[in-house]
Amino acid sequence: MKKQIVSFILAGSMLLGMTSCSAIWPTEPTESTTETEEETTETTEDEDSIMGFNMINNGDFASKDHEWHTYFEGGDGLMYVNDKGEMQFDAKMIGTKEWANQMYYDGFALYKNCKYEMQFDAYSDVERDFKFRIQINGSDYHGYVEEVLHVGPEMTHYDIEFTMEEPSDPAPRLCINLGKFTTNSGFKEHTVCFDNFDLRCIDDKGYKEGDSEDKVESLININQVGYLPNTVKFAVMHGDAIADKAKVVDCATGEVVFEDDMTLGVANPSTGRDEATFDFSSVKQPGTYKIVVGEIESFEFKIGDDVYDAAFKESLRMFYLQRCGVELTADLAGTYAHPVCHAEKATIFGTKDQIDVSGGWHDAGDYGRYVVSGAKAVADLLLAYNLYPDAFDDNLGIPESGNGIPDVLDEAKFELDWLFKMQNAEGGVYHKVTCTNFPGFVMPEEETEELVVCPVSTTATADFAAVMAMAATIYADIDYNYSSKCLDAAMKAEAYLDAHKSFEGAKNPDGIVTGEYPDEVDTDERLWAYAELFKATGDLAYDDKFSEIMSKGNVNTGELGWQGVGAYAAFAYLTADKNQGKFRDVVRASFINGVSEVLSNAIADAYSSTLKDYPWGSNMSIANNGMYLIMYDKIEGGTKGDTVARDQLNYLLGANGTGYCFLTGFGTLSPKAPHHRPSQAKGETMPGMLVGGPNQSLEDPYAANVLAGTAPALCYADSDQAFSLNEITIYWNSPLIFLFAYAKSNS
Ligand code: 9MR
Ligand code: ZN
Repeated sequence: MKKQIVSFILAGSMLLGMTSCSAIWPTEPTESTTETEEETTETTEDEDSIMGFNMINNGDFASKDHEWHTYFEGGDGLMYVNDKGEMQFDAKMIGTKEWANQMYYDGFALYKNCKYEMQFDAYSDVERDFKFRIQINGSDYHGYVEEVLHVGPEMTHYDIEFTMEEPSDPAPRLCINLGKFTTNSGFKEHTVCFDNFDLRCIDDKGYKEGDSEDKVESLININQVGYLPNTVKFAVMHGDAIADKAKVVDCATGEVVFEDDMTLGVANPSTGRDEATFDFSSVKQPGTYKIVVGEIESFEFKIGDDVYDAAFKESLRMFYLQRCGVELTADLAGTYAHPVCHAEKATIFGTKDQIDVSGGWHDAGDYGRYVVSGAKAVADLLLAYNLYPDAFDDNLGIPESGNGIPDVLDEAKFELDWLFKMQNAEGGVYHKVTCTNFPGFVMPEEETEELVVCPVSTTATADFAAVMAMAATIYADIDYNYSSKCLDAAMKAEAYLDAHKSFEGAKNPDGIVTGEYPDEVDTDERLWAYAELFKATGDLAYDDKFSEIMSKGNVNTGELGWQGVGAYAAFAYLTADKNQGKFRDVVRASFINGVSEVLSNAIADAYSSTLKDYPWGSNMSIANNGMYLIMYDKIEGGTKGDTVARDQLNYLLGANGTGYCFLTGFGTLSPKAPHHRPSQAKGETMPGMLVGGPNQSLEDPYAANVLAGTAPALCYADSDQAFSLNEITIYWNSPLIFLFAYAKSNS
C-alpha cells in the first residue's frame, strides 16, 4: 500500500476555545521523520534528557499485549490488535459526540516548554474524519494539542509537532476520537486501523530548565490545625530532621518553650523511611508554635481549647453544601450557591416508571446519591449527636439554623427525607440514583441527563432499616410523628428482608457506570438492621434474628464502612437498653478483639496510624478506627482508646507521612485540587472536605503514572485527576465529625 504523508506543526498548545486552524500549517510531505530519529538518537547519551525514545510502549503493536483502552459515550465498537499487527477499531455505533468512541493511551508525561512529535499511520475502509488529541485527564479535559484528521483506504502517515505551553502534566491522555463528526456523512459499520504510534520529545530545553514551582517538603510532621492543651502531642521527623534533640518555639515571641530528646529513627515499612518521634505533650500553654530541629522547621500549629472549632463547623457545613434537589442560596452557600438540581423524576432501571427521588446529599465529587454510603454518613452524624449532644449547636449557618433543633439533626433529616423516597411499596430500598455516566466538571444543575434509579439491593434495604431505627430513637423527643414514620419505614424494610433471604443487588446494571458500592455479603447489614431495631423497640424477635446470624459466625464486628458495617451492629447491640441480647458476650468479645488489633497497629507506626494497608479512602479507615476506639471506651468504660483515637485525628490534620492536612481549607499544606465538581467548576476549593488520602493500589491513571513504586502511606497526590486519592465524600467527613464531637466534649 502506498503511503500518504500528512504532517502538521502546531505552534503552541491548542488551548480550549482557540480555533484549532489558526496555528496550523499543513506542510508538504517531507522526510522529516528520519531526520528527527537521527537527531534524537544523538541525545540518548545525555542522562538528564527526556529525548530519544518513544513514549508509547509497543507503539507498533508487535505484541498483542497492548496498553490501550476504549471509552464509549453513546458509541460502540471493538478494539483489538489484528493479525497484521495493527490496532484495529471496528465501529459499530457512532453516537452523537466526537468522543462517543474513543481509544486512549495513558502512561507518559508532557513537560512545560518542551517540543514533541507525534507520528502514526492509519487507514480505513471508509473516508472519515477523526481526532487526535492529547488532553488533561480530568477537570475540563481540555486538549493540550488536538487536530481533526482524515483517513481513507490509502495508508496515511501523520506527523504532528507541538510545544507544551501549559504547566507540566505527569499524566495526560492520548486520545483517538472515532465518534460522530459533523463532517462525516451517514454511518455504516466500518474499520479503522492504526500502527506505529510514536510520541517523543524533540526539544527538552523546558524540562532541563526545571519547573518553577517550589516543592514544599515537610520533614517534621504535626497536626497543622492544632492540639487541645491536655492531650498527647508528638511530632514525627524524617530525613535530615532526625537528630538528637528538637525544640518547641513560640511563634509570637521566638522563645524556645520546650526542648527534649527525640527517639532514635526507626524504619517504617508504610513510608519506607526512618522516622523519629518527639513528644511535647507537656507544652499546654495556649499559643502558636512550631517544632524546630537545627535549621529545619515544622509548619505552625496552635495549642488551645478552641483549635478545632472552625474545622468542626466547616466539616459539618460541608453536608449542607452537598445538598441536592434544593437551591443553595448565596447568603449561606457563598461561592457554591446553585439553583435547584436533579429535581426531575427518575426512571426506574429497566422500566418506564418514573418516581420522585429528589433530595439527599450528593455523595462525593460526583452528583450520585447512593443509599449505602448515605446510610453510613447519617449513622455517624446520629451517633455523634447521640453520644456528644453538647458538641452541637443550632448556629451552623444552614437554612434551619435557629429553629430550636440542633443543626446536625436538621442536616441528617435532609438525608433521611430522601431515603424515604428510595423505599418501594414492598419495603425494598433502591441501591442508588445517578445518571448513566459521570458528568464533566460542572455545577450540579448542569448535570441534566436522565436520572436512573438502580434496582433494590438487600444491602441498601438493611442499611436503611438500621438508620431509620436509629433515627426513630433520636428524633423521638423532637418530633414524635417523624420518629414513628422512621420506625414504620425501618420495619417495612425489615419485612422485605424477611421475605428476601438471599443476597440481592449491589451490582451496577448494564450500561450504568457510576459508583457501584458493591458487596458480596449482606449478613453484616442485616445484623445491623436487627441490632438497631432491637435497640429501638426492645422486641426480642429482633434479638432472635440477630442471634441466628451470629450463630453462623463470620461477621466482622470491627468495620464502620459503607461495605462492612459490623461494628455499627455490635455497638447498637451492646448499647441496647434491655441488656438482654443472647449473643452479648460473643459480640463483646469480638468487638474487644478488633480493638486490640487496631491498637497494636498504632503502636507499631511512628504516626500512630492504625492502618497496615492504605486502600482507597484510607482516611476514612483512619477516622473509622478512631471512632471505633471511642465506641469501645463507651462500651467498656475507661479511656483505653482515647489517645490513639486522638492520634487518628492528628494524622488526618497533618501528622502523617505525606505532611498534608487532609481537610481542605485548613492547615498550611492542604489539598488545593480535590476531585470535587463544584470546587473545579468554580475554580475555588470548598473548605471542610476530607480527601480520600493515600491509596497504595494506584486506582486511577494519574496515581498509576505518578506514584508507581511509592511506599503505601505516601501514595497521595493533590490533583483533581487523581480520583482514587483526592476525591471527597460525605462518609469520609462523617467519621471526622464524630472525632471532632468527641474531642470537643472531652477537652
Ligand atoms: O469510596 C469508595 C471506595 O471505597 C471504592 O474502592 C471505590 C471503587 O469502588 O469507590 C469509592 O466510592 C466512590 C463512588 O463509587 C462514587 N462516588 C465517589 C466515591 C469516592 O471515590
Ligand atoms: Zn443535585
